[in-house]
Amino acid sequence: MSTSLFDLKGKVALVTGATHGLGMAMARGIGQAGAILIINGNSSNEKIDKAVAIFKSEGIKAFGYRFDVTNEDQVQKAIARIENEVGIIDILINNAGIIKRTPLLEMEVTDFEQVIKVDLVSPFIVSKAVVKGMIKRKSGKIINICSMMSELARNTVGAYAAAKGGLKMLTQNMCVEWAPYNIQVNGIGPGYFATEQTKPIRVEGHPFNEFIVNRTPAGMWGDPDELQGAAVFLSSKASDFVNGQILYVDGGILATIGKPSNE
Ligand code: GCO
Repeated sequence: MSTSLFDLKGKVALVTGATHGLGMAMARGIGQAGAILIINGNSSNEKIDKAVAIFKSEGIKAFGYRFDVTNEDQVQKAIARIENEVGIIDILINNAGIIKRTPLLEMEVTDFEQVIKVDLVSPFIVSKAVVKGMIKRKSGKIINICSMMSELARNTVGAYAAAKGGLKMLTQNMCVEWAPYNIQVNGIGPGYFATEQTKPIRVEGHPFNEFIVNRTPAGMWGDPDELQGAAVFLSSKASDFVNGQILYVDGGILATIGKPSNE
């Protein structure tokens, strides 16, 4: 099998929330596979500029655009600018997301709505703006970053699970509506990875840290770079007949009900 199946040379790829963490790792993977990388952030221009400089230092052609993925007007204007300044987007990775770990009974409705807005509504907003160019071209790849919480619940992450569960179904609906235009829409479901987002529950001795190491058949937290293969696969020709699927990269968590801690 030729590696050209996984070659992204010349493809324009937008990764939202790619100034750090899993987004940055996946962006690096598709950039190293040849994609022209466009990263989005909404924190600060310097954070975006810093990430772009890192990618450029690694030989990746990269551009940075700051916009709020939950704001439809900003998204539409940004996508028009990107299409004008870089090119029509071939690959979209909807990665931007937040989490608020609060028991449902204590969670403010405004906080619940904010998580839904960023983690579920924004992939819809950004995809709707980007897919027009893909439909015109009759070609495109959209990858929604789901979660273990697209399949399983856990206490204190109710809003996040509702969003990520919804994102799994939104992925399937995008597949159904856009597959006729040769657009493949899939998801990646990361397990538990060593990132800033999981730092608070990953500290040595934290009960959750022990729990995850025990709950993951691979017996460890994932390294964000271990998501790069799935991102390249779902962005490339190699997945042209894969549609509406969530590819879980989880060290085996979803394969097991777990094991007694003393085993
Ligand atoms: C948590 C974690 C998870 C992971 C990831 C798992 O609090 O349980 O933050 O949500 O980040 O989403 O797939």
